[in-house]
Amino acid sequence: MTRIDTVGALESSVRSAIASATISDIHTHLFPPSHGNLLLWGVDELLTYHYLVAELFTLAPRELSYERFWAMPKAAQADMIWEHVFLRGGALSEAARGVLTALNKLGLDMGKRDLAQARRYFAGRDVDEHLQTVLDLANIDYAVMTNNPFNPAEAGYFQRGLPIPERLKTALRIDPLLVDWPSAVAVMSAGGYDVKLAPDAKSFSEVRRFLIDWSRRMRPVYFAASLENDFLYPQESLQAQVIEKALVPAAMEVGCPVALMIGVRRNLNPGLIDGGAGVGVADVSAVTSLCSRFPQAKFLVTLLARVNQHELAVAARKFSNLHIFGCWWFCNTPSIIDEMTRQRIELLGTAFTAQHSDARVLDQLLYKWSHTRAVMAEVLVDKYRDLWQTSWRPTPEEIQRDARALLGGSFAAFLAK
Ligand code: FIX
Ligand code: ZN
Repeated sequence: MTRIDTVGALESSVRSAIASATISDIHTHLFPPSHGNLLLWGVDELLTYHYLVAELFTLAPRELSYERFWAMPKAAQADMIWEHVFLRGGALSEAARGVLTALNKLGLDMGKRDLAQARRYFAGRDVDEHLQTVLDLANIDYAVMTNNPFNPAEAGYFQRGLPIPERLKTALRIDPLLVDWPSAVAVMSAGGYDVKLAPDAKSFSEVRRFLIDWSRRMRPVYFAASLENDFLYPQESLQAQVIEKALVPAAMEVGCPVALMIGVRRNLNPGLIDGGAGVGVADVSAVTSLCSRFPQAKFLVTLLARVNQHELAVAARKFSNLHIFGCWWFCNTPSIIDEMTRQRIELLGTAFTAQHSDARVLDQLLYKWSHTRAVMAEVLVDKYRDLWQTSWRPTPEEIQRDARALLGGSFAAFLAK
């Protein structure tokens, strides 16, 4: 084992460990290339990311209506965002800077501000090859998708058994079960599952069968749901019964954690569609109550509000069946990644997953991870420098071990325990 004898050597060891660590991206909205247009990639998809659509409307002239924007072809939407958010707006936001980072990582000199050049590059790319190129460039061993069996298009692709690259893994996304029961019942009934709108014991057993059947088909890493900030547990509700009598028992039966992403305020501005969601403060006691109620189940949790992060990190100290992850969505900005990662290391060491990309567009992996690595490196330099003061001397191998732990290693250990 090589020794580190100076603070300078320590700092460079930390920076290189983070820069070179392999990442497991445990939550994305990517799809297999065999699932057609579900997989988004390329410069026009990067520019029309719902984060940037929202930013466009903070800048665009009032006469630009949502209806007029959504009626435009994708390239025209991208041109408008390029004009207002980048050329006139200055591209300083995380989502705008991210587009430029991603394109630069692909070898495009965005200093030329030449959108046509970027479009020509993507026009010449093969999607299967591009997927591997992006995963390699970002140094990602695998990315977990979001796979919704209640979405007919997504379900159809899975039912046809189309090829899924080794480096894309599935997550069984079941929001309708918890937030839109009537539509979930319609899909399950159409699939031959005897589920009633006013569910009885047989209905809950049939929901479990639905989840287990889809688990056999998809082989998910985890079950997942995104819940609004007003999610409460325990509560006397159909939602709580679905959690207790179907979701958690089925997840335990197939050996999957349940991932809960809590804090969204849907349709704050419906005109923005996906970009119209906001953030609200969640009740962390719902998380701790679930961990207490189901000690044999495993929960993966990320919360959307910055103000919830400290309480969630403390909760993760109390429950070994809780693993917290990511700087989700509106927390995925350098200033908040810094704060959250620092706070989590100080409370949890490396027993958490520092980030997920939430990438909706394949090429976003290149910026979401390079921006996160840059922030994490400086947080870890500070933390190892603090440790150095105690005469403890981490080795380069230990620093690499810790970096990997934060970027997928602790997640793997949580799945295995
Ligand atoms: O619920 C989710 O998986 C959220 O991450 C998405 O709905 C959201 O639109 C997103 O992509 C945020 O980054
Ligand atoms: Zn997501």
